[in-house]
Amino acid sequence: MDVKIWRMFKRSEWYIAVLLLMFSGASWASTYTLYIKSGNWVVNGSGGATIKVWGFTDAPTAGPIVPGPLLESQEGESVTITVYNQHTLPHNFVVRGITTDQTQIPAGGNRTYVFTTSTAGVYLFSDTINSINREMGLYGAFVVHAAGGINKAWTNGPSFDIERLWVVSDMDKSRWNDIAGAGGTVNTSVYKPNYFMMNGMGGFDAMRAPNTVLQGNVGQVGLVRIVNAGQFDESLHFHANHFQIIDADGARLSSYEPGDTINVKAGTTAMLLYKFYRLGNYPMHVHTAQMETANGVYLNGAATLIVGQ
Ligand SMILES: [Cu+2]
Repeated sequence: MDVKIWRMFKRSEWYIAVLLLMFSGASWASTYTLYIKSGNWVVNGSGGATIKVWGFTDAPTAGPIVPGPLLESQEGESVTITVYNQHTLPHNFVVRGITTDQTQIPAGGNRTYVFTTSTAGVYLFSDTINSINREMGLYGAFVVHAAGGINKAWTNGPSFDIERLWVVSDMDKSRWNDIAGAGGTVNTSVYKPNYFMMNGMGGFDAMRAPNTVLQGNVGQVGLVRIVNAGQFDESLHFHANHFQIIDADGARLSSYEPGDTINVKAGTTAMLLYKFYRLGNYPMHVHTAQMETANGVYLNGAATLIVGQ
């Protein structure tokens, strides 16, 4: 908030403004502290494995999580993020489409980023130094909500009843994670991922994770924010009804094209509206057979459920 605007308020108005702010639940700023670490990430179920990763966490004494912690703000909000690099290699932190500072944070160092989130939407944050760093798990989602946190995709944008965030990604365990995680040199000319994740989970977990399953009452509308943090494009296929794409990689669409499959290119984002049309459980899966698997085991890959109730 501009200081000059505050000075325009009389004292009584100032009290009222503060009260309004308290009751509206609005916040002045979001502040996050992130730590970059090496560790292990587990994909459960048949075909699953413990995978060496480099990732973010917001818990100083915990291991990294994949994807990293969800970062959130509202339109117009100031955000401060401090990143501590507790890994042995240099890393950076970029919120694609919002921040531009690509300075490397040396091992043991830290860097603070201060920026304003002016445009509601979903953004990929990651280490952009090289493809290995992102593949190893250094990525996550930044969601900018409409001002006031209202249930609209953006101020004066389309409304929704429920919201979901899907971060899809892939890992080549034997050629990239095992090698890089042991300090070796990855041959980046060969990438054959065998793990495909939905919010860091194999499909067996993702099909029963409450915040991942797209679940609503018939007639309700779900807003789905999608981030493809992987190296491969992913075509997500929704069953039971068509959706309307409202945002393609940050570009808001004026005419909402209906469809049942959306191709989200590697490193990009999308937002869509899905109206719950009929009762029952239906799949949402990625339309490339291999990407539905965990080391070849079907449906323990990038998949979840759509539940109309
Ligand atoms: Cu399908």
